[in-house]
Amino acid sequence: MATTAATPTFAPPAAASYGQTGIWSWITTVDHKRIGALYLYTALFFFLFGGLEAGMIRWQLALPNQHIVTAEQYNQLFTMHGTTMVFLAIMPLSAAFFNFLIPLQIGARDVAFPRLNAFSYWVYVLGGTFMTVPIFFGNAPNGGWFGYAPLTTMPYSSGLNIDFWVMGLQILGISSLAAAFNFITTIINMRAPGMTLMRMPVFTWMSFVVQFLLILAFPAITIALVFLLFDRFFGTQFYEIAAGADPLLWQHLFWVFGHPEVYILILPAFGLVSEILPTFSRKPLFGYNVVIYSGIMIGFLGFGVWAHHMFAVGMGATADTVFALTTMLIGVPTGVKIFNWIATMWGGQIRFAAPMKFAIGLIALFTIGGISGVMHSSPPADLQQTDTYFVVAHFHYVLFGGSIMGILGGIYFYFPKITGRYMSETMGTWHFWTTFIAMNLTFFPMHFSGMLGMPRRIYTYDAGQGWDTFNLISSIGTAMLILSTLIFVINFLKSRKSGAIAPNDAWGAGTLEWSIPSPPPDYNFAEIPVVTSRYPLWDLKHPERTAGIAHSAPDIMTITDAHAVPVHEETGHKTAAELGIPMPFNTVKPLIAAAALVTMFSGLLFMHKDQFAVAMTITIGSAALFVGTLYAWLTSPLE
Ligand code: HEM
Ligand SMILES: [Cu+2]
Repeated sequence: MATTAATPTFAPPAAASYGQTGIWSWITTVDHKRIGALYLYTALFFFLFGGLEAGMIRWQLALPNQHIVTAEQYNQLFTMHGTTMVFLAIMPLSAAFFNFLIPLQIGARDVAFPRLNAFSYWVYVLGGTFMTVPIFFGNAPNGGWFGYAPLTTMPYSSGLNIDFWVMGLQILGISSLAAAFNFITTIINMRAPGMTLMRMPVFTWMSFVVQFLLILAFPAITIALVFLLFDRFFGTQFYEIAAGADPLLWQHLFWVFGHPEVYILILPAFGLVSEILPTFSRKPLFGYNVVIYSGIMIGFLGFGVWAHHMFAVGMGATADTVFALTTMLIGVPTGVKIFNWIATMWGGQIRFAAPMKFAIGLIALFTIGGISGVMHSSPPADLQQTDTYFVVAHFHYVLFGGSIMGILGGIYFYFPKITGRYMSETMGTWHFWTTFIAMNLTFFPMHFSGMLGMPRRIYTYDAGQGWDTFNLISSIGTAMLILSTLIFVINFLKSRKSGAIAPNDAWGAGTLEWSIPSPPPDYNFAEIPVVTSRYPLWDLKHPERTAGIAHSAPDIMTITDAHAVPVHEETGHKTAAELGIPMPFNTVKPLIAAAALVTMFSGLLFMHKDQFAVAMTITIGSAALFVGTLYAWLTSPLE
């Protein structure tokens, strides 16, 4: 009974629903694939929202002396644009792939803590809503995405704006930390037999490094935020200079988190690209070990460069020199990856499908961002560039050119596995080229307006300073970028319903996730496979490609039909119950706990409306609900 290569004869069941249909099944799901899908749809929404905010910014800056928005509105726009793109779009888009892919790539049926996984998602959605809704009432965070104190303390920011930012980030931090512990436990404990660490797909490896960055970096910003929260709500003086506070305390704490954060944003995209390039070059990744070690090295060195964001604060020559050297050093493992990807394509049988276009787009655009990054590592050069549009250009080349291009490639690549259908290749090609051109039109001119002295975060500017043309080009580019994103949205929504049906192995890839149906059943594998090399599926289908890769004896792969999913003519697959596979119950407790947690923080806002009693009632009441739900959750059976 051949089950892997055969093209399916029936339409795939609705995305990963196998017997679970209706809103309630989504609200109570603890299935990592469905939670991954929820992250994907939600984070794409926030990406579009952050893009609209960027569109407003570029509309305001298209011409000198415009007043489409006020200075205050502009402050809220760039703060929420940056905060949304970093915490509500790119991080959750990566979490969508962590959730959907990691168990499938390591040969597991789920993550270690399915209910905690659902809890992370609901805390993210409610925390994101908590931070986003205030922009409709003119109360959105307005202190920039790095919210420097003492500017964000009460004497300088007395409105609710910064309260929403401080508490919103705390809430999102809880979601990320819970997820990080979940994935670390999953990767260490739930790998299939034979799936040794140095056989794990690169995406899972980069995700593994990212989880450690999360649990090591987030405490720094958590402390910084707790100090700020206490200063704002309880009158402490952690950032009060007159009381002897260090004026740089916030900056050091924020960037000890902030720089590793940029690797939290880019490494998942690097992982996705490392899955796409071998598949469409039809040869294994060049220098797998080196790619893994350079990822670990980036994670490690990433904690030693933070003060390169502070070259203009007067730390002194010694500190500047040390951080300049460590920053230059981190360019090495990053560069190694670029060369390994190029070497992977070298001599390959390249197929330029949409995922491959975006992967190659990342290599080209990220390299441009990387080069300006090396320029910033020199303190004298950085003094000219810091806080100008040159820096804005730099981080958009690494974050849009890097993270977003990699994630878009990952969506085109894994859409067939998630939905059972392909995205349109023609629309994908249009989307890629219009994005590639529009992205360069938007951000490349910023290098020049920045070099000509245009500061970031100004809401308007006088004509005749040499910035006019560059700003107009950037804004035209942004308009084009919005149109190209529209092509993507149409392709995504249309293909979910009517895209070409995809087989298990949609692209001829070599890793485990492509050996099971598209979309996978809730139990993933009927039998847990035994893995004998880095590309188990190529061992079966293209052994010539893995001939040069170490195999454990016996030199035959053991992904037999046994582990594939028995076919059920009418539904296409047997259910977990039919196969006697215990699966966790759906439950609403994670959502209730998340709602209680977010309400707990929201209650504090009433203190700044001088309604102390209301604040305490809401905060203590929801804290009690949170603890009660946690007790019910921890004392109820999982399966
Ligand atoms: C969709 C296309 C995008 C456009 C047109 C765009 C445009 C801009 C512009 C013009 C600014 C500078 C605002 C100023 O300093 O006054 C800005 C800031 C920023 N952008 Fe984007 N951006 C886009 C996508 C992204 C993406 C994908 C990210 C990813 C994380 C991102 C992250 C940021 C951050 C962190 C800031 C700094 C905000 C601050 O100064 O507090 N942007 N963006
Ligand atoms: Cu940095």
